[in-house]
Amino acid sequence: MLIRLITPANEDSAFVRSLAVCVLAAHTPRFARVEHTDDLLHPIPLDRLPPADLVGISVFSKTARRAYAIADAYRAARIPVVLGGIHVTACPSEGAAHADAVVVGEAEGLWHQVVLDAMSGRLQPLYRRDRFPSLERQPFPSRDRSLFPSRRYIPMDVVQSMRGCPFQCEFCSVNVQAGSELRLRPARDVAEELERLGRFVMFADDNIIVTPGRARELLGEIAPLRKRWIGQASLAGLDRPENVELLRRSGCIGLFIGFETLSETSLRAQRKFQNHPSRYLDTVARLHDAGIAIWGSFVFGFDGDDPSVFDRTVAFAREARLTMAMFTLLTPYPGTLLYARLQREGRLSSPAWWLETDHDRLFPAFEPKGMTRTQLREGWMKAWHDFYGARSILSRWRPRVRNGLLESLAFLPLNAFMHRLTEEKIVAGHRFFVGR
Ligand code: B12
Repeated sequence: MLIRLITPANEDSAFVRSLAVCVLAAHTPRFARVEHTDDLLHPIPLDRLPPADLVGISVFSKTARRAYAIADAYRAARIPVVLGGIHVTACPSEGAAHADAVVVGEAEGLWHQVVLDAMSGRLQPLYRRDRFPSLERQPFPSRDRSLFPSRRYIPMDVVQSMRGCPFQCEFCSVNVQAGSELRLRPARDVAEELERLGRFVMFADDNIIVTPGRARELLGEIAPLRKRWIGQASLAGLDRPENVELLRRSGCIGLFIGFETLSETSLRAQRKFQNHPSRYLDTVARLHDAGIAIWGSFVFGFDGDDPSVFDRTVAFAREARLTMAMFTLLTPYPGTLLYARLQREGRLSSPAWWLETDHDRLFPAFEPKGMTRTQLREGWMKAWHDFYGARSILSRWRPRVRNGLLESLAFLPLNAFMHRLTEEKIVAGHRFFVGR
């Protein structure tokens, strides 16, 4: 039996190996053969589908439209399709219209049964369980090289040490998928998995230093392995100097941080109580001193935002000398508290934006409060343009070797790439993904 796992792509996809594929492969019964098609590397021709006896597609909201097109094509060829992932977990009945089976939530403990049922021709339309699976005693994600044969992937293995998030940020999808209770993998298992992988690693955790005790335990296990890794951390943990020191010693070279906004009022409204803009610059300085590069993430379109928000945010990102920044338009992802509120308030301009052709061009998908949709979109573009302009790039660069690996060696190539992406994709609106 040949199972084809598919990661559909869209404009926001990156050359990162999907951990979901590694997890599914590890939970597949031995009698089946697994192949993976990454639609970003090899856009799937819908009239010449790669062979399969069973297809499993991983769906994010931004790839839902493409996922459904691929699913419909396989089903028209009478090949059964199973959909899973965060988007169909939020919208199972929407997914069911394009699948023989939908898996709601995490695949551990369900996927094995799905394959057995498919084998005997008895696929159920819906698979879900009452409780989140424990992350203890799970097989390690499969790193079979044949799953990701291309050299175009960013040379980093993705690893996860925990799931769930205790914070309830209004715009975030993580609670929908993984719940608010933290589920930790034993730190020893994480270290053992890392020992089998290459030197460069990306953690998929939403917050690698979620409690001080866990940070000490996990980062302490990682330190002797001499890895170089990037990940995400919330500002709550980064306020503590001892955590930053633990990060440095464990080999952290870069962090993706959700600053989101400089407005206390917007943060409170979004329930992101762990962020304090008055401390942002101190936190950044502490991380820079530890040689850790920062990729800051900011969101535009909160109810408190007016047209002055763009320049203010870029000025901060430049003053903080962030290595990179991502500016996003507030997006109502299905299942989030934000989606429910905007719907209640009658402010969703495209309620199922993920099903629209070129949804990125329609964004923002809602009516903002402090400006028009056009002002929001134009301000967002200008923020990218200003932050990745040549003058800003040079003023942010800290080339000394002691500033860390990413900052000294990779800063200019990364920023040159982001400059091009900004001008071609964000400003000029060119589309790159050919598989639509
Ligand atoms: C790593 C990561 C990325 C990476 C890599 C993604 C990749 N190649 O897999 C990069 C940097 C590329 C990325 C990009 C983006 N990301 Co991202 N990312 C994550 C992150 C932090 C971890 C994902 C992960 O690996 N999880 C671990 C795996 C094991 O979990 P999983 O994917 O959910 O899979 C499990 C189940 O869902 C299920 N499952 C999944 N697929 C399938 C398939 C089948 C057949 C079955 C049965 C089950 C199943 O079983 C799996 C095992 O339990 C998540 C946050 C999170 N906590 O999940 C955000 C997240 C997925 N990203 C998000 C977003 C918004 C984005 C971007 C839009 C950001 C941007 N503005 O550019 C882009 C969009 C990319 C795209 N094309 O859709 C949102 C998605 C919201 C949504 N509703 O879709 C999340 C949830 C973050 C958030 N806070 O809301 N991201």
